[in-house]
Amino acid sequence: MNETVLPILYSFRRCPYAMRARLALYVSAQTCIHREVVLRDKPEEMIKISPKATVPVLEISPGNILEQSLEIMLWALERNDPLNWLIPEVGTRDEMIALVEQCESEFKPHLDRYKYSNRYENTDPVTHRTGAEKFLQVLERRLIETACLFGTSPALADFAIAPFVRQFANTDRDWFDQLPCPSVQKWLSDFLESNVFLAVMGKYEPWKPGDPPIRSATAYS
Ligand SMILES: N[C@@H](CCC(=O)N[C@@H](CS)C(=O)NCC(=O)O)C(=O)O
Repeated sequence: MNETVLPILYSFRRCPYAMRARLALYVSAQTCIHREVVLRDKPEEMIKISPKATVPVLEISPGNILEQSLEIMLWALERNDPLNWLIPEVGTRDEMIALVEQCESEFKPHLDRYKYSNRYENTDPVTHRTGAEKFLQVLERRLIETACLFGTSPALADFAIAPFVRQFANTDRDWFDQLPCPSVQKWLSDFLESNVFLAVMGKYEPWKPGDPPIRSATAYS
């Protein structure tokens, strides 16, 4: 496909939101032009189309912009969902989205205050680590029943949530590894070893105007 008609993805390798967008774009075989962003020096081209200036941003075509990672996942998977990420074995798509929203509203604020406690006033990282653990217990209860959050195969919820649990685990790996949640630990390690995760973690130089377009990897490229 001609580069000029491919969607453009503004992404940052280690951002869990960008990661989940890349995972869905990859599995749906949606090739994009990849533009790696440095968060402290975001390109004007991205801010112009998305003034809220967070990654990921997907420019599907001029004026047709998706600025939320979950929207990007749904857009890609509604077009092509070869592994049935939107049709879980157990439960429904709406239940998966509700769990993803719970991750964002309950787990993520604690994760930020645990990992980046120096950015917040009067914040005790251990209090927030304990707060975040409650959501891990929610995941553990599900994962004791089945290997993945909504059945035996990973689906939307697994790929939308695992990048955040990865970030939490990496903040203090030794502490995470001794937590009494073996099913979450196994689920995370399966995710980290999966081909789809490894495929979207390629390293790119930061994009600048005039650079030759770089096509993202896709499951069938
Ligand atoms: N609700 C947004 C959140 C995206 C977000 O907050 N991304 C972070 C990076 S992980 C970001 O771009 N922050 C802006 C900054 O650090 O300047 C989404 O789901 O895409």
